[in-house]
Amino acid sequence: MGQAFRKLFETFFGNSEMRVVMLGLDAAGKTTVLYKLHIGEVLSTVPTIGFNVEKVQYKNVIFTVWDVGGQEKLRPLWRHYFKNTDGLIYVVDSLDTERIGKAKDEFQAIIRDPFMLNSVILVFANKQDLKGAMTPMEVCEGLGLYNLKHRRWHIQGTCALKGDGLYEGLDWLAGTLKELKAAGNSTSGGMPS
Ligand SMILES: Nc1nc2c(ncn2[C@@H]2O[C@H](COP(=O)(O)OP(=O)(O)O)[C@@H](O)[C@H]2O)c(=O)[nH]1
Ligand SMILES: [Mg+2]
Repeated sequence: MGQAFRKLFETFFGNSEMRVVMLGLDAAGKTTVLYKLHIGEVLSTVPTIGFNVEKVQYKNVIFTVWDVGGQEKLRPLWRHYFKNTDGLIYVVDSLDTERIGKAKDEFQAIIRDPFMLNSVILVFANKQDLKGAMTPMEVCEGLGLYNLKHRRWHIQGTCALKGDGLYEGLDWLAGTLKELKAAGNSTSGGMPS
């Protein structure tokens, strides 16, 4: 699988630097996704501002990952990482119906952040292998994705443990970013929702 991703990154991203931020509540599956990609060594750091950040870089593509939720006062500090973000990947535990409201609140706050207004949005409705998991469509409704105006977004059902759906999702992300860069646009493409 790692090789497939490396090929994807090389084909789509070329030499231009890409910044991808992967967020979601704790236990959504972010770290699992990061390791499953096998694109490089995952570096884990706790910056002075006090939250755990994982980072992996494959050539010109930089992924940074951290948990959101339960730390509202830290949110302004995330901005440092939001700057110049091309792609946001938001990971949801599809079995966690109890916290889908919280996942939504965090998601909506993130995408409305001034530094995030130009990023394209990929949602992983993760843990699709588990019985009772919300379908991607239900996760889509739960996050309020349908109501998003003027943003490029895509939702993908995934099982990060097995790697199912990860390639398809990143393929969409890479293709969309490439298209926008080629058009010389900011990434606010205005997809009808
Ligand atoms: N069944 C199942 N478990 C998953 C999946 N993805 C992650 N997990 C498990 O969920 C837990 C939290 O995953 P982790 O990657 O640490 O979440 P993070 O807090 O978002 O980084 C771990 O026990 C993972 O093994 C999945 O697609 N299916
Ligand atoms: Mg983690």
